[in-house]
Amino acid sequence: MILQGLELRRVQLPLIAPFQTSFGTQTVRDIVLVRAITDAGEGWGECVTMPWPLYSSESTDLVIPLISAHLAPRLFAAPQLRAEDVRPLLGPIHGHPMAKAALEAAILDAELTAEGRSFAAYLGVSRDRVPCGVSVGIFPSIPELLAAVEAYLDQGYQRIKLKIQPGWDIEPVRAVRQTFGADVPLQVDANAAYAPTDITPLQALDPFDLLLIEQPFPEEFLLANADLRTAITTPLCLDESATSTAVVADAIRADAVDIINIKPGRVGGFLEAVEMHDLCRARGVPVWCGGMVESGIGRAANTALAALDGFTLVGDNSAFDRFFATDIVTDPRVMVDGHLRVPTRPGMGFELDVDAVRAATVETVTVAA
Ligand code: NPG
Repeated sequence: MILQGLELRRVQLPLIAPFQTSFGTQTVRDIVLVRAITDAGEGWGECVTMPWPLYSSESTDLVIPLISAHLAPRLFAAPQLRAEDVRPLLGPIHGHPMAKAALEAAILDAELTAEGRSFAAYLGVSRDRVPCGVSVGIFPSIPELLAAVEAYLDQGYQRIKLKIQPGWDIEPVRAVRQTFGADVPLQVDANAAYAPTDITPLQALDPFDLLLIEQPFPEEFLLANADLRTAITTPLCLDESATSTAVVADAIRADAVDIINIKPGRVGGFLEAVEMHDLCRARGVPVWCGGMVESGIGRAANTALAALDGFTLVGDNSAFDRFFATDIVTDPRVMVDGHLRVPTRPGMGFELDVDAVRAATVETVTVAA
């Protein structure tokens, strides 16, 4: 394919309720969509940055300038472009995995759409649906948390993830266990809110038979996880720290991890996510597919990714209405019997609702080759 141009659209999608994590509260999903214009047709990708550099170093306001100045010219310089070329072409630019992932996804969408092939077929997945897990934010009170968890269980969610932080950890976990019983598949996510010296509150979670504790420590503290693993019985999962397949290989080698949360945006794209999955599978490390409050664009592709065989744990593969009243695709992921169907349409698995995208757009920048 020849990449002829990029359209970068900043869109703002209101959330049905605030989503609070240890790093901040979102009420609007503020993201950049990438439209790749090629001689073979167009494709769309979603950039999963947050409005502020608190989850990782990237933030939404820097995506359009970064792509325009530094990433797009490297892609335009290639006389012919395939999705597999994007990582090597953008490799010399340090960091910015979410911006790179959005470009790769848009180009992969254009390529697969032109070939009439679905992302699921490209990946070679054998499952046609994936189980739904849900990520439950931090609430002002335990009764409000319990009401939210009850509603998700009633809807059919098969696994609950509670966001935790110092001061909101043991009590919410105990309350959920006491109210809904020992059989509810339950895990917690700290989003790096603890210091490597905070062993005691993490040990105190052991009696609650959690599936895993996710990302207790800041991104760079890889070996602190190896120490923690010797002090707790709950399996330890990495998210923010698992920035690339190479880092995950080191974490496994250092006995610093039991489980990996794979997010295509965090690792620099779907193709890196597949490599990470393959490595973990080869090393016997279970993985699950994380979510970044994606619109229907990213949610469709995540559902196909999560159908790969190594994704043996239930992911944050929630239905669109977990976060949004309406989607920007005409075929949003809906939950049926606690599962999402793996999309089979050509491309990354969604049909864009062009009017909805237009209505949600607050800024458009076109970058020509
Ligand atoms: O279901 O899409 C979802 C959200 C899952 O909790 C979730 N994501 O830390 O894993 C996380 C968290 C997150 C969301 C992180 C948005 C960063 C941005």
